[in-house]
Amino acid sequence: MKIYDSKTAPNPRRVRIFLAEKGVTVPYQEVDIGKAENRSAEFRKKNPLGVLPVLELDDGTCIAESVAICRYFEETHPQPPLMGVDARDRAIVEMWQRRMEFEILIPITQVFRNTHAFFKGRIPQVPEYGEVCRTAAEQRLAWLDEVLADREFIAGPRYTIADITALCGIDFGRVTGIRIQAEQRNLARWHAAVSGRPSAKA
Ligand SMILES: N[C@@H](CCC(=O)N[C@@H](CS)C(=O)NCC(=O)O)C(=O)O
Repeated sequence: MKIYDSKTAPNPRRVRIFLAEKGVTVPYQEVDIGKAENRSAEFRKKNPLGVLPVLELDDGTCIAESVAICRYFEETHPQPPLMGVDARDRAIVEMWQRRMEFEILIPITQVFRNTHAFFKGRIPQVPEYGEVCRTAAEQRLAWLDEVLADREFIAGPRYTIADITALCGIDFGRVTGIRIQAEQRNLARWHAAVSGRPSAKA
């Protein structure tokens, strides 16, 4: 088993943090996005979409999509639970995980993809769309600050995959100048706590 990884990209980081929280060690193979190794015909046999991360099992099965990879390890290594503990909790965690992905991580990565020089010439960029995504992401951070007023973690009292997705999205925002604002004290408190966990260095 191995994971095709990129040390600088936010989605692969989600999986690394998830595995660090589980205490699971899987060999990583770095794929150089800068050299477009992820778009090679060879890599597309593993993931036709040409994106990272990808988990390759010993039988050759390739599983892409960060949450699908996390689901595999949640099932094979249930402790500590990071995707909910019963039917109600699993639904709540999934609700927050999806919100963090669709409302925070994706807009922030779209700012990067549409405005940053890294992707110039690699993909069709629409800078105006990037700026729309920047405004949306900033509004969502203000909302998340309110959400965190009455709870320790995003989905409630326990650290979950929703925290991992939000952390990876928010940290990646720094590349394009999206930051937690001084007045967003709940968000800053949460960010300090989740960044202080050893897994955040994974
Ligand atoms: N929905 C996918 C997104 C994967 C994705 O977009 N990965 C990015 C890195 S964060 C990538 O490989 N980008 C390389 C490229 O677009 O060339 C997931 O959850 O894993």
